[in-house]
Amino acid sequence: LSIIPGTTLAQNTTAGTIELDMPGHFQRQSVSFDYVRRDVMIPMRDGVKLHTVILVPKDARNAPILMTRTPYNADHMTSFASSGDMSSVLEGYDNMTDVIADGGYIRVVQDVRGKYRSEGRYVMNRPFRGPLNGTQVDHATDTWDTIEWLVHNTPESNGKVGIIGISYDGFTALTALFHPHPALKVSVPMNPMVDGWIGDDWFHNGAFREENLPYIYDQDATPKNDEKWWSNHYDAYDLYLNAVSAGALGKSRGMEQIGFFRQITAHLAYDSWWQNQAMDKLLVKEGLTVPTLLVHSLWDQEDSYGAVATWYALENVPTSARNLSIVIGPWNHGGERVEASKLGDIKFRADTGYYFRKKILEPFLAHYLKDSTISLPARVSEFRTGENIWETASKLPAPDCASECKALHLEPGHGLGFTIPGVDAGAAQYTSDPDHPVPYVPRPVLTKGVTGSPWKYWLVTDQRDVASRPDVLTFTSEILTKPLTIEGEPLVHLTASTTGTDGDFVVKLIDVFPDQVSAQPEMGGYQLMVSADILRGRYRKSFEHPEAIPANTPQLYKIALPFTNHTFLPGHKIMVQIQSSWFPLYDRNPQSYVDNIFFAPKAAYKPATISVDIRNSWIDLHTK
Ligand code: PG9
Repeated sequence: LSIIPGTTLAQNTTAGTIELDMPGHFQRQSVSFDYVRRDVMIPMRDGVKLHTVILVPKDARNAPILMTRTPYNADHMTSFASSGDMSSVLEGYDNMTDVIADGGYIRVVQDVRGKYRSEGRYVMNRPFRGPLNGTQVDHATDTWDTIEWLVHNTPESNGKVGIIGISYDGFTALTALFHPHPALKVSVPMNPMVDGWIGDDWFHNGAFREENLPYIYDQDATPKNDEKWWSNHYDAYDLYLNAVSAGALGKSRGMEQIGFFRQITAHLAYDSWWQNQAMDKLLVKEGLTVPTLLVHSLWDQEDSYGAVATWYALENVPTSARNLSIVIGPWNHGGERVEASKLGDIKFRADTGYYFRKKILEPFLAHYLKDSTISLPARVSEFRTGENIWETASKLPAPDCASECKALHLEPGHGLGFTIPGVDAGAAQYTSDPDHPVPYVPRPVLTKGVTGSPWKYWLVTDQRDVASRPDVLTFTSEILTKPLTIEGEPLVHLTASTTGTDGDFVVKLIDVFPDQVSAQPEMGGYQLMVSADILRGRYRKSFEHPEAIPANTPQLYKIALPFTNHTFLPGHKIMVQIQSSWFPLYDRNPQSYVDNIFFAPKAAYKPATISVDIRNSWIDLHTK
């Protein structure tokens, strides 16, 4: 086949000529669009070029830049609709068009190193330069180099740049704060991953979030997620149970080829690898010099820890604290970017997502990026669930309950109350069998991404389903006659013994609705988790140095539950549930001590009987 030079429409073959349909490169006619799209490859200091999409509103002059750095495909995030209208093409994921497009911002979305159309190699948790990263680049340098390029190559801009993003993109918004470029005027990390071991995506207090294996596989096997996780089970409960351990399942999919899989299966404890990547701890050392608005969701199924931990870490460093604000809303992971008048069955009476975007985010960005005479929102904005109201404050209650906490005690007979039970309160027992772990949602368990999966709102699903299981302990208060408002991180003090030598403890603080709710009948008797988390028993004394549990010997398990701001209304009851598995969200604990739970052999998984010491178990609550 030979092409005659200069012939573009017809192709000559030895047998003749044919008109071709498809040009080598189709040129989109975008003259009537209300924006101009630029696809650029921005060079980093090591020569690697990062693919960056820049959408400039038509006729923009002196406009600020709002950027997001993402591993989730910059092309996709800037092409949600086939339209010449900037707010339509941005209508999805991080974009929040009612603030960003309507606000006249120049929108920049960049593929991070090694993902989608960016050059270089991807590292899921890329440490900053230093002991864990001997190269000359990290997310902070890539952000700096990008901003440097943008301010010199975007003539429509006013030279002011903000960074914003949710989850991973919230993590990259935090990384921008290290040695920041002088043009970076504001950062908005929303639901950011901050500490992947204590309470964000990968582990919670040492228990591995097994259902993230598919995410790791898809993100890390290929730059463009072409290789997809596969399953031969509709019910993920069976998939993970049959595989025995998370490590065995990963290996059966060839995941030892993936660096991040090798890292997490080697760094089980909270060692220096995790500590040196904890953004809150690193920011304390760095100091916060750029105004930052943290966004936290009360029912965040992926990053329930990071934003509040960052607040607490920086709050007592005056030079940093003055640059810090936070908003805490009744959302799931990223729920603030969309319509949010309800979550699952829980109604909030008004669109809390719109309130956040219009009353908090919009003036915050505008103040720093457009006009400093625009009033800033309050330093702390919190939605109180139960009452369903917005509140403002200047600080959050201290995390350690040093003074004003009230202790909610377990009581004999599965009761719960504010008085200390007597010395004869005794114990409550259950047997946890790893062959029959407690499902975290009713089976079949349809995981994230599967059609019909409850993943996005599972934290507000009714807990009645498990309350009647013999391996879930349930303690319930009397019916409340007055409202009870709690705020902050409930601090669990659980004293228990086990016949095993390791074990997990899940503690759930629950609002039990009245038996009948006339305004919403399906809520009658509903058991709504307001805060809950897990602790892997071997880390009860130290996150860094695990220790087997001495069998049949009472031990103290302290668990800081995720932040809540909730009113238990009159007519409601308070409930605490305790169990030893939350499967397959978390991998099973074999309950007999093995060095590496990722590769525990089948024989190590043994039933154990747990005795909870009633008198010595309570939850410290900040009441108000
Ligand atoms: N929760 C997701 C994530 C964050 C950080 C690391 C890995 C995953 C996310 O939604 O981006």
